[in-house]
Amino acid sequence: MERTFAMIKPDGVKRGLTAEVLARIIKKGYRIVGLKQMVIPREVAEKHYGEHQGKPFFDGLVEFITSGPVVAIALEGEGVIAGWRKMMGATNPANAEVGTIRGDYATFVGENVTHGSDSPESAERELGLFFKSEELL
Ligand code: YYY
Ligand code: MG
Repeated sequence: MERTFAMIKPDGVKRGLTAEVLARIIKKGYRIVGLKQMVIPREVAEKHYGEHQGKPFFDGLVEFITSGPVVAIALEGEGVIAGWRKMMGATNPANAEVGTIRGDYATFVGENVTHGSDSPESAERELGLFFKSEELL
C-alpha cells in the first residue's frame, strides 16, 4: 500500500486549520499512520527542501517552515501520493481550484497551508526525515 508524507505548515496551524485539514484527509479515506506536532529543526528543513537549495525563495522558505509548529503526517492509501497532491491543489494558491485546500484557504504561494511529497522517491525520503519506523503504525 502506498504511503506519502503530508504536512500542515506553520500558517495552517496558526490559523486554526489543523482540524479542517485532518477532517478532509479522514473523510477522503486515507489512513493516518503517523502524526505529530513539532517545530522543524533548521537542518531537517534544509534537507526536506534540499531540491530548492539555491533558488531565490529557499531562505525564506526555510525561515517560514521553521517559524512555528507544524503537523507532520504519514498517510497510507491507494494512490495517496498523487491523491493528496490533488486534494492540496496547485502550489500557487492563485492557480489552485476552488475545492482544494490551497484553493479554499490560501492566497499566497509562500504560505500555502500544506505540503505533500511529489513522487514515491520523495515520499520515502521525507517520511524517513520526519518519522522513525516505530512511529508509523
Ligand atoms: O511541492 P509544492 O509545495 O507544491 O511546491 P514546490 O515547488 O516543491 O515548492 C515548495 C514550496 O516552496 C512551496 O510550497 C512554496 C514555496 N515556493 C515559493 O515560496 N515560491 C515559489 N516561487 C515556489 C515555491
Ligand atoms: Mg514540492
